[in-house]
Amino acid sequence: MNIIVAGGDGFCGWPTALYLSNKGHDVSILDNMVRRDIDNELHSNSITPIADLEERVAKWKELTGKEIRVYEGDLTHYDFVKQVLKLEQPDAFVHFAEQRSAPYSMIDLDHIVYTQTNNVVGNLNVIYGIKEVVPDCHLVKLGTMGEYGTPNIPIEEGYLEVEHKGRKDVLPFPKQPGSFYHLSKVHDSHNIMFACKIWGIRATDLNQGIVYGLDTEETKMDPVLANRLDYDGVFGTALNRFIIQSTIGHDLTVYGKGGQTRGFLSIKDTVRCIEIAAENPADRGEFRVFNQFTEDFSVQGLAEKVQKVAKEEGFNPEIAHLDNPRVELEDHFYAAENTKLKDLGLEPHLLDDEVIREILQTVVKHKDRVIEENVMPQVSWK
Ligand code: NAD
Ligand code: USQ
Repeated sequence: MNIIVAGGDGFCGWPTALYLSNKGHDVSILDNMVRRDIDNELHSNSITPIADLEERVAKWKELTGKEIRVYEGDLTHYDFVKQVLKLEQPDAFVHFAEQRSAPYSMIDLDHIVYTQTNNVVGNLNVIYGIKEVVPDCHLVKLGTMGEYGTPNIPIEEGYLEVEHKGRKDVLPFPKQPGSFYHLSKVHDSHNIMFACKIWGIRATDLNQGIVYGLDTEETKMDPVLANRLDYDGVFGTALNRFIIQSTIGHDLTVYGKGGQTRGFLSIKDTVRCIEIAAENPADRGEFRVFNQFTEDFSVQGLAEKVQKVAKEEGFNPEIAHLDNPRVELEDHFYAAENTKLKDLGLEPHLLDDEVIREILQTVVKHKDRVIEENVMPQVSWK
């Protein structure tokens, strides 16, 4: 298949582009490199050194003979999107290319507006481009489990059967997101659902949980192919942050009580889920929703798992309970459905001590790159 990976220079997109290319798909990457600019804005960095995208794809070609074409440009520019779609005529458009940090979206009004404009306008351009140029192309869109929030009922995959005043219907599952970033994904989902209905495009919304790890078989082939790994209080995410903190003598930063429970998955499963979605396209006019996570954990539970492995590796991290910078429930019911991707063949890589140890042993090699003042959370929801 011809597959465009938008956001293919990022944490999920780069290993996905390599994985799909390795599987024999004809892959191109579209990215505007804004994530690298944001590192400069925040005076932050990936703990792993990352090569330029040009060097990355050149190394991939040298090692495998496979070419990944690169289109550097911005999804919020419609002419650019249209031109790439015309040139590539993709069978699938994998859309990772959004501002994905909840704290970044809560910094101030400029960052709220940037996040929602970048994400919502970019996504509108993609769906309009598909309608105009490649109406049969399957949109594989990265959503987030955080669109649902933490309701006091089990979370279904996209839709809920409701009985109300003697009548029944199947309706979109209620959305109660917890940041302006998560809200941008809700807006995207509504826009895509409407586009499927009116224009008959085909789309899969992958409500992904929090991704941990960094390596796949492909990224490990050469240091130039290394994936980025974020640890700072803005872009770093729960499990990855705890593992990195444990190697630099920092307390593990559990926010509040730590009962916040979320769906998680390995980066090794992210790439496979995208392959599964792409190879099993939604029907024309269908807006399909899969919950893309493999296990759920509380942040306190994760901190305890990391603490145990870190001690075995000769580190001695304490678990701190910081004042929670976010507005969220710290103790709540959580049960989310995740059968659709498994029914299509996903065999999850589950989290155990050895998985934590492998990530820890990778990051410890680069721990001198950590900028310590970036580790504590600095963005408040209030
Ligand atoms: P990332 O920031 O590492 O990568 C996103 C990439 O998109 C970057 O390379 C960036 O330069 C590019 N980009 C952003 N806006 C763009 C635009 N307007 N035009 C072109 N390129 C643009 O993020 P990630 O962690 O790889 O996340 C990828 C996607 O997966 C996001 O949509 C995110 O919401 C979703 N997701 C991520 C996680 C996670 O734990 N990382 C979990 C659930 C969902
Ligand atoms: N948390 C801590 N300590 C930390 C970091 C986070 O206790 O050091 C807590 C947060 O308060 C929150 C939970 O851990 O309750 C998750 O936070 P996170 O920063 O790991 O993840 P989140 O902000 O939800 O965002 C990440 C990605 C985002 C993706 C989302 C999936 O950055 O792109 O959409 O995970 S989900 O959480 O399912 O919505």
